[in-house]
Amino acid sequence: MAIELRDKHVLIVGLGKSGLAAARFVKAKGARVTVSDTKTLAELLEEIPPLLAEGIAVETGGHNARTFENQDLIVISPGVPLDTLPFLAKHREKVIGELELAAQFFPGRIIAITGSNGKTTTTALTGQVIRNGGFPTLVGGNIGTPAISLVEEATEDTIAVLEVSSFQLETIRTFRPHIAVLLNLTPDHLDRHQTFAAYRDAKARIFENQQKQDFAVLNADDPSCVELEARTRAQVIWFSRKREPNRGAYVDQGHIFFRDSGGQREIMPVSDIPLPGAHNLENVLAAVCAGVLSDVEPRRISKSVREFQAVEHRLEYVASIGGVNYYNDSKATNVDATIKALESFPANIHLILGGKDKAGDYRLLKDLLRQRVKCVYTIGAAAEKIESQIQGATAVVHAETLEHAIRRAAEAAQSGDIVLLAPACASFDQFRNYEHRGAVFKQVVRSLGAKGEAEANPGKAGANQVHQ
Ligand code: UMA
Repeated sequence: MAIELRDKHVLIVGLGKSGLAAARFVKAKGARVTVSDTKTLAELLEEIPPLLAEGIAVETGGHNARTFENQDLIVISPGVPLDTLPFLAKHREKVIGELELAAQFFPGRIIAITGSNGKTTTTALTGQVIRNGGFPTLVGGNIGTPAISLVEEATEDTIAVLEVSSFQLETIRTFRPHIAVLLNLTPDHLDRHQTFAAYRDAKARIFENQQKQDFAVLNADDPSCVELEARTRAQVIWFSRKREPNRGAYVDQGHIFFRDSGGQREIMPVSDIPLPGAHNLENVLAAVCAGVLSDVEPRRISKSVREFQAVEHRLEYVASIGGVNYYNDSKATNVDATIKALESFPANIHLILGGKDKAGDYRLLKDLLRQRVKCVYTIGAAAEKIESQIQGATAVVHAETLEHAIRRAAEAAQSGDIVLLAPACASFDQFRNYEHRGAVFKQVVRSLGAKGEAEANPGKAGANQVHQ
């Protein structure tokens, strides 16, 4: 049951994408809305006039304890940590996140996808699978379109495919996906969650309100996912690259199959997957599960996978210049994502690492650096920490900025080499966000290409190196 918002006092904390969409939504439902943000008036100059014109009050330059008094509901943005505002605890029973707000009003079914890595690709791919299956489909959440902004377009028949983050899951109450996918779990966002256990617990909340008629799709090859089987009441469906689960998706002799009480169905050959890396095979297996559970025919699932194009900033092929292939994996914002990116290319990698540290353990990269990386180029605030932790594994150039790193890598790289941005860090020390960092990478690479000999997309030959 959705909360009644008419004439209620609602405070929205954070005026980014989520806060803006949430403010407009609750206003349209008749609430008296205030938005509060730590940014200054000058920084929010574009956003404020239209909000004021719509009758939404705006507080800038910090959150005042008094603004939190006398509110009926407080909706916080995912980037607002629950424990940074002491007075937020006092009003805890009134606090929900933007995802929970969306869940209360969304009339259709939800497929929610989480995990430490691969959720953006899997969400986009699953969205395509469901849409090609003939269902009215909306895609959003952490992928970039706030879930709350999907609500008005949706009907009871709509399936929302949502990427959900640990930040969003921390503030749910009733959020209940019909299909909840957990791709993998490795340490991430420890600067916010402090411990891996707290991070895992936030992720596990995706299952919290599921019932017997719902499905939990889990990675059988990831021990942390296997442990979380106990946290759901839903029917568990597994996916695996390595074994054949009783119910779920798996690989046998180069082909993907799905098996359940209805028997075994062949979906497609692994070699038809147009995305590099074993991790992308896992993403495809998860999307296959979501597709079959949503009654999408196998041939439509396989067509969707075959036609799928890599998500921007996710191991995205940028250009080939002088025989050197450039890949943008700006979305690799933690150590595990960088490991997966490195595992996608067998050797001769020039790797750009660094940015804002998230308490990452870069020592975990050392084996792959030794085996596959010719040189690391460090950038940003985390450079010194990275340099000391990976010492001895491979050559290191302290490059400071992304542009300098690209230029140094381009000078050093020989035909057949890979230049890879997979920084293992957040972007906020030098960029607005990871999209901005990826856009700068592509722009600088293309400017090199404009001077040199930009070549056509290597297509499958360059990108489809699936190593299992
Ligand atoms: N702010 C405050 N007080 C605080 C902290 C922040 O007022 O204590 C303000 C900031 O000044 C800023 C606003 O909050 O104006 C930003 O809010 P936000 O960080 O929640 O950002 P949004 O623009 O609303 O984007 C959020 C997600 N951001 C985060 O989780 C950090 C986006 O995920 C998501 O795409 C978007 O909602 C739509 O759902 C980004 C992300 O980095 C991609 N996610 C993390 C990840 O993928 O690793 C979880």
